[in-house]
Amino acid sequence: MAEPVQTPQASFAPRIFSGIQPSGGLTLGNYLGALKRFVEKQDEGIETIYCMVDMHAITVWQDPAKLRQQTREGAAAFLAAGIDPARSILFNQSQVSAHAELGWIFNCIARMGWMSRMTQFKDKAGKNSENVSLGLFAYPSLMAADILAYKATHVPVGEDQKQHLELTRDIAIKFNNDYGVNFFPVVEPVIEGAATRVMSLRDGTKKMSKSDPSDQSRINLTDDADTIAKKIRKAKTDPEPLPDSLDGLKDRPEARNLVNIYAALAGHTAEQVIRDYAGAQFGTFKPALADLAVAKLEPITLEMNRLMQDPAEIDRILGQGAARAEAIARPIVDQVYDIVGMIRAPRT
Ligand code: ATP
Ligand code: LTN
Repeated sequence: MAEPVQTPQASFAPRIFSGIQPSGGLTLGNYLGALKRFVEKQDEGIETIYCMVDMHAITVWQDPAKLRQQTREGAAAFLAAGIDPARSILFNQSQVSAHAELGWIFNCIARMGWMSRMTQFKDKAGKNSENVSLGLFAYPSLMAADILAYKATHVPVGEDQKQHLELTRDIAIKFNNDYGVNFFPVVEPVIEGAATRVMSLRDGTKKMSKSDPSDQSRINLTDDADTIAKKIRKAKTDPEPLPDSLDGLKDRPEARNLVNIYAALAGHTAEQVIRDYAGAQFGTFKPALADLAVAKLEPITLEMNRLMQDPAEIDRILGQGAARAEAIARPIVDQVYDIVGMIRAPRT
């Protein structure tokens, strides 16, 4: 029998990396699109590394005290959702300098044309592109560094990050080609589940986002049960009952969004939800969704609040995670310096 063809990728051990910005409080979108998936991955027998990407957050000005608070709160959300610091590495980006160092190398690999096509930059900069930070433009190259400093092979994210992961692949391929090496893996985006793109509760065509000016547009992981129920009751919908097939939701983005949220929270497919609620009015469906959301989110919120009582313990976990992250990333970035031709002389 013929030997199976060995692709170069086969030489990279599987490793998962992902990050969340402490640019505000986490939302239901972050939970369903990212956090919940991170916890599932932790139990699949692959090394998992998760990061509060504080250096990404400052691409838009952050109040320093709030940034610290949001970083701890994000870490508390990871822990409350089920990330176990003994089984996963959990840390904040700025404590491991390898990210910034590799980010610079990648700024010299990525092309202006590639960066100019990033839709998240265009969305965030809007008409203000002359006046946003250079960091906001370079951001996806730092994201590639976050991932490749660990030679991570799989990156669980929401749908909105797909383009950034394609750029990460392009950077890895160009680095390997430019230096004639097979050093970096070409990462696989892991975009799975019923809610890879949770939409705003006010506008079914816009992503639910922690930086949206309207608090009514999102469910925050810190919202109490009443607030969650109220926001769902007031969520924009249309006057039609739920259809009996997913096809019937095609031109109904707000209804589709609520069905997807229900499915992801319940651990069902959207098809199953439609089967159960075919013909139901929102007057019936919304309270059922609110009950489900409260049942799933309340324990996480309570645990986050408990953890936030002891910020020193959160910092200790982040520090320990950083030491473990550093131990993986340092030798990789040192090898990159060797590959590109930087002298690193012994200090005497
Ligand atoms: P910002 O509003 O500051 O851009 P964000 O809410 O988009 O923040 P990020 O920190 O940029 O959140 O994203 C963290 C993770 O959550 C990423 O994997 C991202 O894809 C995922 N995510 C963010 N928003 C959503 C959403 N609405 N639906 C599904 N996944 C999401
Ligand atoms: N760009 C992402 C956050 C992020 C990330 C990462 C995600 C920064 N570095 C590395 C996965 C892997 C965002 O805005 N959601």
